[in-house]
Amino acid sequence: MDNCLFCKIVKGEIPSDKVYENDEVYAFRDINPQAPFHVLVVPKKHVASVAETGLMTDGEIAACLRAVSLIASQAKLDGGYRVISNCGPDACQSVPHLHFHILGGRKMADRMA
Ligand code: DGP
Repeated sequence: MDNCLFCKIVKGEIPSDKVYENDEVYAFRDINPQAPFHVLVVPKKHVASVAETGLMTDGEIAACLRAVSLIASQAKLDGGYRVISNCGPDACQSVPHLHFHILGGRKMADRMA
């Protein structure tokens, strides 16, 4: 996707603070962190959101969540962490490339909305 912000980050055309990369996924620190630890995990293959995961292989989907787990483990988020993927306008998704927020390093609110 030529005009996709996160595709440009994956390709290195826009700089990012990378924390992890493998063949399937790229992970980097959120530019506007909402917690002491706030990382975005994105598939290298462009899909818009969770709603389009039918366009991904099971392996590509699994790679995203395995990366979440690995990154959180490496960051020693032993108290826990929150994983969020906003999907579509009602969820206020602002970048239409599937991504998983990892939020940690503080106690989260006890409600989701
Ligand atoms: P969402 O609202 O769920 O689509 O989250 C998009 C996130 O992307 C938001 O928390 C801010 C982050 N973001 C937007 N532009 C950039 C950027 O250029 N670099 C980085 N590192 N993060 C970005």
